[in-house]
Amino acid sequence: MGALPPNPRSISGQKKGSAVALNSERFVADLHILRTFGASGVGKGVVRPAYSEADMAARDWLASRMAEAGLEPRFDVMGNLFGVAEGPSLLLGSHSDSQPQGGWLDGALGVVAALEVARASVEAGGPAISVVSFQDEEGRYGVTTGSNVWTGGLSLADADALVDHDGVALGEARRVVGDRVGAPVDPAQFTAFVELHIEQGATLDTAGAQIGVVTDIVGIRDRVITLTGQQNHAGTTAMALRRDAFQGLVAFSGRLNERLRNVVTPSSVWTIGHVAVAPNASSIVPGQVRFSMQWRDGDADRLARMEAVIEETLAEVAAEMNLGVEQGPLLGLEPVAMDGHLRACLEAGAEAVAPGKWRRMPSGALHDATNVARVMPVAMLFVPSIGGISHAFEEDTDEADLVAGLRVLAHAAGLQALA
Ligand code: HGY
Ligand code: MN
Ligand code: MN
Repeated sequence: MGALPPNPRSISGQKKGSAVALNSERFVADLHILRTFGASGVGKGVVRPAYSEADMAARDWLASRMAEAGLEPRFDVMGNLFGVAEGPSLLLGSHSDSQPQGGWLDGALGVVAALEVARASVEAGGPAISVVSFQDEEGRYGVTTGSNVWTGGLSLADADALVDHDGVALGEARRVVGDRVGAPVDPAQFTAFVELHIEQGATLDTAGAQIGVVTDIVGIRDRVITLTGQQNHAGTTAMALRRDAFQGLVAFSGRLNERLRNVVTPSSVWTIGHVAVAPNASSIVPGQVRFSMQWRDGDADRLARMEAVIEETLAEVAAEMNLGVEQGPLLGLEPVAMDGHLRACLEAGAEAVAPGKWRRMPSGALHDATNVARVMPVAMLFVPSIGGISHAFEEDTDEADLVAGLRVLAHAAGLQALA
């Protein structure tokens, strides 16, 4: 468990006297309203991919809530939605798009908590707080695309050329933002960024802890790989004569799992999550397979070593099985450490709200904070995920833990939470 940091302060520097009554009922109610946009019908799950009808409807609703809170709602060209406060302000938020099968809290928690802290601060005449819901954090088009473009990590032209697994280009998909687009939002108006998020792992839940103060966020690499063999008859093509692309993937994956053991640690991960077999028919030897190859680690050098093993193994298997290999662009983000002062403020808030029930920890999930760290100091805090489940309809967190996260965020932002 973390020890109380020296001279805890608030991010805004606001004196602690600005007692603010966070409205936790309003906060929880808004979380449940947000999950109705793209409700999957399975538990509290949502299907709200970037630029979908549900995603844009959710953003329009969030924009209305921001306006009610006295913030200026503003969409940028990517569909990132900001609720901008007057003058220099602290930026709080996350993302409201979801995975193809998403949980109700992934991203949504950080956006609604930011909205509640901003509302409470306006009501109490507290520090200026702006809110953001980034677009396509979940990578329908790549890796945290919306905040990547906003912070200059990816050009709009390059982003527009990205295509999703159905071949739809981002440039086409983002046309739905339409005339919502306002004046660009300059990162320079914000003093710092703090993101509240569910842990999406089992560390806090297993330890019975309520709050995680993030130390650093892992790096990631992600690309689409295509293996091409020979489509053929499943009955008349002898096994020894086949150039079976799916068997190529099977061989690659098995050999990769063996080979990576030499360079990884227990916290390294690698995933083949999306596989398209063509022509995907029972009586046809697969002539082609397209698959996503994603790997993550907290160490940039180890990410590079993992990449070398992936390349070698792929080339070796393709040569042995006489398969063609085509690799899409390598997308990725480097590991990033959280800002020390912001972390100290979050640790002070955690000790005030959940004494003895918080810990420092790394993030194995990726977040918009990684990109925002390019343009301002950032920090993150976690609340537990029940059973460590996320990126699944079953994702959930106890309401008391959600409210505790809200209170820590408010406390760190300079508001003495009375929720
Ligand atoms: O994949 C991630 O880590 C994030 O939840 N998009
Ligand atoms: Mn997320
Ligand atoms: Mn996610």
